[in-house]
Amino acid sequence: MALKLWTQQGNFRAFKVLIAAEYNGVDIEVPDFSAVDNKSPEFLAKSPLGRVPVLETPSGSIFESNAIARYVARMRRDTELCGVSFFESGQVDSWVDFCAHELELPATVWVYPVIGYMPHNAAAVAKAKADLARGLETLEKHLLDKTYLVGDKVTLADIVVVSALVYPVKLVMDAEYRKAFPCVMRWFTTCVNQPQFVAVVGKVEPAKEELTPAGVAAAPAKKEAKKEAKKEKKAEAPKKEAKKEAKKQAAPAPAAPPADAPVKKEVHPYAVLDKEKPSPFINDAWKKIYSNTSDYNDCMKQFWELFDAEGWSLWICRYKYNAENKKAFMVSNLVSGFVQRSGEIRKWAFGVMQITGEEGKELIVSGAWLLRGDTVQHLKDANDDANWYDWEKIATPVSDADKALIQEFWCSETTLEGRPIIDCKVFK
Ligand SMILES: N[C@@H](CCC(=O)N[C@@H](CS)C(=O)NCC(=O)O)C(=O)O
Repeated sequence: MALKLWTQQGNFRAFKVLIAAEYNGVDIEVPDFSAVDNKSPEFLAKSPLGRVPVLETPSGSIFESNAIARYVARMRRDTELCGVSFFESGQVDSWVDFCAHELELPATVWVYPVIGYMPHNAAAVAKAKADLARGLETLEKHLLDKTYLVGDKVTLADIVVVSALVYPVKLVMDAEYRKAFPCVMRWFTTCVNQPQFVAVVGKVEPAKEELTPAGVAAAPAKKEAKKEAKKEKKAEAPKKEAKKEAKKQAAPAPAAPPADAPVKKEVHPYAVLDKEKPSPFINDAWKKIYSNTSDYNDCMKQFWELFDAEGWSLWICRYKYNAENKKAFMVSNLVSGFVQRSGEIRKWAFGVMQITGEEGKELIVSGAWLLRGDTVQHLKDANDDANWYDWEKIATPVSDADKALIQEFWCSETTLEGRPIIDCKVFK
């Protein structure tokens, strides 16, 4: 059996493994991970927390990306990826561990909201930027008089640290931020242009401007801050107001209970609805029909037969900030995040989110949802990001035109409303 690396495409933690494999001429198969259930007993047997990357070898699995990278680096001695001496192997480890704590951590907190893996939190991002800068300062001092981190050629230390910096450099570290780290950037450019790096991460162009999560303005450079803040406040006012208003509507801040008040477990309004007004429509049964169908026309016929317009409602949502959708993979991550964060109401909802249009021109995010009851409020309460969409309720009895629209959202694999489908995420 060949070595198999289970990972999502583009995972920076897989980069270090695959670059080490390029240096060592090790063949690693990367199977399609998109439909793998990483919490299934079968997958947990490979990776105890269901995390990736994980390497499957003929003798068993190795999890934790640094352990995998070391394993691959040690497969050959002559390439000296772990240094030329026992002492250097210790130095390589120093940088690998430094990277995990001082660079990867803040880098992910800054980058993940941008690519939709994590909700945005302004305070956390501000701290991450400062923490990453501190880590980079240490690197900067070290690299003042050195070409590589350890010894005089590329080692696993360079591979691991560069891998952690690929997305920050590409997406968020603008020229102003990079200015303080000329030696780091010189070393990064040297490494990332080696053929073994290019084979895995492609060409890395440093960010022209800091990308921010859709709907969030980038922090301006310090000296321009005051001026910019004023300008921005004016320009952003309508959008910010809209968001503030949406938030207010979605989640009125509850008054804090007195410290000694008994904690009462709230029953979810959907559970109350189920008890008080039971519906004959069984969402789980519908999800099974949808998942197992080989003929979408047939499955929609069944849906309209089962649909209970008294107990459930249908909605079309359209993202308010499509103009900010820059790259298809980032929009896909944004939508994946949106779908994941709706998990709390899974029992009472079903939805299909579509990304349509053309990268570089316009990427449009929209979706069609089936929700218990006749409001979208519980989805907004469960998932703040739902406020970033306009929601339009489908009138009942559902017209033929609306039936066709819902079918297009839920079943089309090629076009939607005349635009090509780029990606689709199903909430079920
Ligand atoms: N320390 C681990 C972190 C692995 C990790 O957090 N992987 C993420 C993807 S980058 C993951 O698998 N998340 C899915 C989950 O936790 O269910 C490593 O370096 O391998």
